[in-house]
Amino acid sequence: MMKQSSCRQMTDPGFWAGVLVIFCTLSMGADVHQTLKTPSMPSRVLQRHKRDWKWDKLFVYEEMLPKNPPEKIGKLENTFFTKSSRFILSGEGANDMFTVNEYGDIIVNAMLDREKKSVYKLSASLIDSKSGKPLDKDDTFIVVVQDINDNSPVFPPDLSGSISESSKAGTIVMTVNATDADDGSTPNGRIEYKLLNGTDLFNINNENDVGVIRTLKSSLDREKQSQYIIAIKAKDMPGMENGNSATTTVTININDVNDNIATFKKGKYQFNVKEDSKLGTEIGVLGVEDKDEIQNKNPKFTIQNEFDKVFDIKLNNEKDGILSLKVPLDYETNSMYKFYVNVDEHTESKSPDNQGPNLQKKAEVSIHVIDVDEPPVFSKTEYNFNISEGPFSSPNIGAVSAKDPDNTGYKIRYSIEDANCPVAVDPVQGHLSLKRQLDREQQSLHTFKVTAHEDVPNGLKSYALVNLKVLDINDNAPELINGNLHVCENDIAGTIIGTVGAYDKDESSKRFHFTLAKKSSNFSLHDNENNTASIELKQGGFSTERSMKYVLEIEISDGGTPEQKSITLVQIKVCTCQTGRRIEYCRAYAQTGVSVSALLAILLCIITILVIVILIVLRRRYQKEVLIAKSSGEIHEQLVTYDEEGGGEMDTNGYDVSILSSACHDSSFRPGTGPSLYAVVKKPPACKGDMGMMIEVKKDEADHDRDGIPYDTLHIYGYEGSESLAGSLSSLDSSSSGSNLDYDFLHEWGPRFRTLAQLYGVDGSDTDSSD
Ligand SMILES: *[C@@H]1O[C@H](CO)[C@@H](O)[C@H](O)[C@H]1NC(C)=O
Ligand SMILES: CC(=O)N[C@H]1CO[C@H](CO)[C@@H](O)[C@@H]1O
Repeated sequence: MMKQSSCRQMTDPGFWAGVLVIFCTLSMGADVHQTLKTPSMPSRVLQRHKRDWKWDKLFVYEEMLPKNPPEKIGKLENTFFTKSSRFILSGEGANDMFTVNEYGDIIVNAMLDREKKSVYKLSASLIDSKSGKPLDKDDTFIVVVQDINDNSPVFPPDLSGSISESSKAGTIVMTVNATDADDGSTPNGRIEYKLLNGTDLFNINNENDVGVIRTLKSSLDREKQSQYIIAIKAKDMPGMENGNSATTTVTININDVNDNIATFKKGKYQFNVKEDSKLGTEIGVLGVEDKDEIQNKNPKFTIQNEFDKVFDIKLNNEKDGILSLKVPLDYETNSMYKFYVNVDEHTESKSPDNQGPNLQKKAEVSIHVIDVDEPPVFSKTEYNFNISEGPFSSPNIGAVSAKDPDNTGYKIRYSIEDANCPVAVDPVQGHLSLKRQLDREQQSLHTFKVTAHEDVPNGLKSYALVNLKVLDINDNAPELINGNLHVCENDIAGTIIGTVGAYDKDESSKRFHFTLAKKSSNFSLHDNENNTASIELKQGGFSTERSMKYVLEIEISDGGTPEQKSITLVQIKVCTCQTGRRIEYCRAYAQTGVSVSALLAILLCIITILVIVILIVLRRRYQKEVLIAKSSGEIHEQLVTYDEEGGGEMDTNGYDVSILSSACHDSSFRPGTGPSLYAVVKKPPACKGDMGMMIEVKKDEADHDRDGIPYDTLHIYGYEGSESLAGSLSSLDSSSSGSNLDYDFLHEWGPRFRTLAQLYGVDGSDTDSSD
């Protein structure tokens, strides 16, 4: 019986004897039961004789050094085994860890580690030694590595737990779960726990290899100790003296609960506060003592004797009481406040510290109000007055008044700083009066500040706002709206050509009345009595051909008091219309704006002025040239009067000179207003302005030219316009041609005048190009 023998072999180490029987039993399971029975039933071996291979499992201990001679852990047996056959092993660890000898003995050659590999699967073949032919089917078997207690329990790192203070005894704090690599189905892998300290407050229970830490008492108090560090030992082989063990420490934090009440740190608090302090101003801190953590501090303050109407207590971040102001203070009325404040707190559970005679649950608070020099105080912060617009019989509006609240009681002077304010204030009495009449239609509300200041040097000031509402009077005449009317050529009698309305700048809602100020033979007006009026045609037959002006004089009265009326002239266009009175073309009934012919005339005049200016410039240049040419030598200028060309111009039938001359200074000129008569061309009057200007320039030139000849000569040129076909006799004009003048001296003037010289000079290049 192989199994039996293997089991017997295992029992060799004396120490393990008892244990191993169990191990064999445990690890072999049901199979082993069968095998264990086999010795008492040898017949079964015979029964199984038909089976060729005989084994199930083989066992070997881990951590055993290979022995010499090597340890046999079992024997392969096969009914076909003869001397000329041999066994061959294959599978996990075959021929390396495990080998088979010529008798079929399986030998272990290496040290095994169950924690690495606990079962090896192998298969055996039986072959003929010579032919190598298999003599039987292969069969498999397993080698089980048996556990020994070669591992210690291991704790997870950083173990910690927490529990609220004053929890009941027996409350679970935390569980500890160490692990052991050894076979957990044997005591080698089972663990028991033990507390090494803290056993007065905590205990640990083994529950399925897990250590459960519980409290022993309900007296944990965070305020006394907030953290415990406890050493725990874990040992395998529970219940036995020996075994491997490990220790660790766990941290147990005690969580805070609100179990301490808040108390005052002092019995008396004293504060000072200025009387002009703003509402909400922090007056002082009522420090409280509460051993709990900040989130569990929740003191409630009560101010006694209705002083809570003046003062307020709120919590700051540190959960101390902040005393603040609820109403304005006045030193002159009350300069000292003294009251009691209670502090109380609802707690979840009660700490024993909460009792005692010395707990300060009530404190006396004294507040001294400090006098401050205060600015004047107006009887109201904002005054509202009304006044009618327009001329006033009395300028009085009303009065403001202010007082110095201090005991000093300075006199007050009033003023209005805005110089544009239409209101003046009496500096002593505070009476407000109008400086000028107001117009509601311009500004209906005047808002200004009145200053009150203490009548002492560096006296304090304060302001009050005054709203002066300007009340309406009916002082505006109504205005016509929608007065853009037209009549269509195909309109028949009775057609309503438009509806006019009215608008009034004055405030009150009005009923406007419409009438025609002058009866019209063509149109009638119908007052709709809803502030509109319809204009109706009396007869049709209007035509854009006829150049008639149709004007309606519409009178509107606003029906107010005093009544205001207006008369508006409405021009009615005559138009050709499409269906639905849509305008196609309207006859312009007044010629406003500038016509094309007038524009032409203006343009001509501008050109003329331009030509004259150019002439003057050229003339001056010519004079200079003459001076250079005849620098010495006396020159007499003569007054020459050129007569105009007269009627000779009549021969030049291409142009009407009168147009030019009249265009220059006759604004009433209109082309086509009548045939121009050549005979009319007398002495063509020059453009007075232009000639005057030229003469002025000449005079000015003569006056200021130091090189000039001391003789004043005035040439008077009749000016006929530069466009004359006859050309001009004027020497001015001749200079404009410039052809026979020598401008070569310009070259000598330097590079700046080169361009000019090229333009006017008889340059070689110039003449060449003209050829
Ligand atoms: C005023 O009366 C006329 C005629 O009764 C009417 O056509 C028009 O719609 C009215 N206008 C308003 C604004 O009520
Ligand atoms: C088209 C039309 O009937 N026009 C008349 C308007 O009134 C004037 C008199 O004011 C008549 O001369 C027009 O014939």
